[in-house]
Amino acid sequence: MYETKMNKGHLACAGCGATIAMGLASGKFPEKSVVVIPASCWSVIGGPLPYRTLNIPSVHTAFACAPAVATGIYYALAKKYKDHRVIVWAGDGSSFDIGLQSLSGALERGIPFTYICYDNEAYMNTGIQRSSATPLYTITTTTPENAFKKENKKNFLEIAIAHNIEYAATATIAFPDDLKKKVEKAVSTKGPSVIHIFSPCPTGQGFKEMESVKISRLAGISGFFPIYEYENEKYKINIEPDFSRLKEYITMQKRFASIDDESLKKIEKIVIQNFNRLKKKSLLSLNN
Ligand SMILES: Cc1ncc(C[n+]2csc(CCOP(=O)(O)OP(=O)(O)O)c2C)c(N)n1
Ligand SMILES: [Mg+2]
Repeated sequence: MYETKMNKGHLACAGCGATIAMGLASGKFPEKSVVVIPASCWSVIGGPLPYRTLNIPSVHTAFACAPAVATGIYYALAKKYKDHRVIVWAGDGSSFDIGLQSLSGALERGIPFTYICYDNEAYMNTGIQRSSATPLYTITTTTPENAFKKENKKNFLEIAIAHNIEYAATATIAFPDDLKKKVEKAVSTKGPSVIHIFSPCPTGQGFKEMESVKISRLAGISGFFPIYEYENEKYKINIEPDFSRLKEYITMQKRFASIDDESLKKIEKIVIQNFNRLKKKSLLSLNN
């Protein structure tokens, strides 16, 4: 049976990857969970009473401070419970950019909470502005005419791991069992844990609503979004990428409209470099 804590119906756009992600992840949230949601599409998707999408107590926060709010909620509830879990559910804008300081503080304090970034690679809720999760060579509504994004995507998960946390992982909606298993591990980690879920947006990335899962699968298997986990100081790569699928992944999306052969080669080079760096770390872990 499909295990979820979402009610029937929601306010998301058709094909919203972030909604599929919540549908899958929430099934693994413990009974006594509180979800903290900073400003994002999910501030809207959650819905107002009596049309709530989420069947979990949830707290909406300002853009920059969800992990700080989660810290306060954790301590308040700890007076009464021991088996509660506070889960931050945040977009890439708050995770990679405006709320990164708040996340860093909460990870450093070692608060037992789980931070989940659903990454649609732009500020989608306010009209597709670029974030530092937006990939190189893409077009957003903040891109000047006849141009594209010139900066590479920030490596969010490695920043989180640098805080010496016990558990961190990437996942995507095309591999639901992998995603659920990772959420289950994350919410039962003693200290803080972080999950980074690639959750594509048909409206913002420019593909058909019915292709969200296909795009996610291609992101994972092409190595564009490496699927791996970090547990007790060891890296494990969950999908060995096939880089020959990168072109298919890229050409399916209108946001890459300005891409030519040269830029495609550059993307391939960066993806392979990133993966090799990850692979080296995972080999090091295995040898330990
Ligand atoms: C300080 C501040 N700046 C800007 C906004 C406007 N705002 C609300 S949601 C949002 C986009 C959030 O992007 P992301 O975190 O990636 O989530 P998504 O909308 O893509 O789900 C922005 C810019 C705000 N609420 N607060
Ligand atoms: Mg976003």
